Amino acid sequence: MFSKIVIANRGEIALRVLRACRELGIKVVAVHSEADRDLKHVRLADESVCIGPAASADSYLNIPAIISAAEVTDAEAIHPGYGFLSENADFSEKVKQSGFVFIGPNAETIRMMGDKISAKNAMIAAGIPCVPGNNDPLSDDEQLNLKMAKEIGYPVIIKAAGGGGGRGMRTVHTEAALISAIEMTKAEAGSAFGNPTVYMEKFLEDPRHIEFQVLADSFGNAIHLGERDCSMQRRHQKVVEEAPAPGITEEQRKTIGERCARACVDIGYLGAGTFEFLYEKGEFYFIEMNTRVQVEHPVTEMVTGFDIVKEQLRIAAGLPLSITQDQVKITGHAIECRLNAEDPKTFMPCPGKIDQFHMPGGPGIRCETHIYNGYKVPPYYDSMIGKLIAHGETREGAIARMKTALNEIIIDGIKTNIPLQQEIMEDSAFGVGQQNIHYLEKKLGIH
Ligand code: MV4
Repeated sequence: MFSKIVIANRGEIALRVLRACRELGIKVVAVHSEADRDLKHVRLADESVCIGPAASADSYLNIPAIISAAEVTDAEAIHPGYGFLSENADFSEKVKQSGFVFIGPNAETIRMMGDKISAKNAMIAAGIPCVPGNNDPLSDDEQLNLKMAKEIGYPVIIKAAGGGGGRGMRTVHTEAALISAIEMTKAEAGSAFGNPTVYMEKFLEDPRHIEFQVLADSFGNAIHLGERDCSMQRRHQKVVEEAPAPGITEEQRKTIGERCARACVDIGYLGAGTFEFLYEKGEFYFIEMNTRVQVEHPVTEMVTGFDIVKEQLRIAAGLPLSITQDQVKITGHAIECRLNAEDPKTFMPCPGKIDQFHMPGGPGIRCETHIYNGYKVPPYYDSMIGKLIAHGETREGAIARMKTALNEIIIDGIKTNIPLQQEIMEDSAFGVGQQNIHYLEKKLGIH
């Protein structure tokens, strides 16, 4: 195992990685911006290095500064967390070239998954069900594109190969709108991602977002830890996640999960990963693969009892997975509510000083946050300040515990989305697991 690593992130995930390191006896170097000197994990770290000004571009995205910090502290590896540089293939490559271990997949894998066309083709080759579509870059041949859309059947969706996470896509409902939609998506993708390549898919109208968690080591072992439902979202930001996904059978979990694990072996995947699917009318359709640890990983940890971050560290250190597929049992149900420093009605970010914080507790409650009394939420970064996770024997039990915890938690001094989360926990469709990707926006009156 490593003796010292750099955590190249901030907030709750940096604290989460620090805790895993403590358990494994790994020393921690916190790298932070000028605005983040008072972060909880910076105070708890064995060493800390200021890597630049508040703006992410000058600090958390500053590759030379982060690698220098690893050099001066004599660390062995770098954990990127989520967001920031976590899915940056050049970062993975430079970390390796500088003699450190990147805690995640290699640059080639990140690059393959970053290009949504090559990701989809790799998955088709590995036998993963995908959304029907052309799966190749669209040409400029208008007649060919019209013919293709007719074959797929309207509505279709035009997606940028360099996009993902909801960026660079356009839905097309009629033949008359197709050609200009392709042109516009190409132009936007060219300026946003430096890559104008687009592809075409059948547009699924009311799917759920269900994703499978996988872990793969360097000995050819790969397992899945079941799935999460992340359909409760607003503007591509997840709000509530849960595991297992309501209504998914043990047989579906086994079939899709084992295919995902096998695909990892086929493509030589290393580390933790997530296969994102759209789920409609009983069928799974792969859309993207995430090559990082995700915000919502705790719901999977709660229903499996395994520590995903510790496994990431073991795998990166060249150790085998500590879990076999037979040991994976889904027990009970877990729900995560993201806690954001924002106005619960307008969704405007609300940074500022936390005058009072009381952490909720009790059976099955887990609170992942870096906030404390007197902590100032800076205005420079994502507004998520923590996550509340409730585990219960049943879905109803998990919801009851979440309601209790949301009532108990106190965050004073700033506005938060706690009132919205309380409303969702009381929602009748959510109560019976009927949410799809459009449900929350419709409930909030966004069309
Ligand atoms: C789709 C789709 C419907 N049909 N693809 C959005 C984010 C990116 N990961 C892919 N996305 C979608 N792809 C087809 N063929 C609808 C979405 C989508 C969505 C997906 C997951 C979670 C939230 C979403 C919100 C709007 C649209």
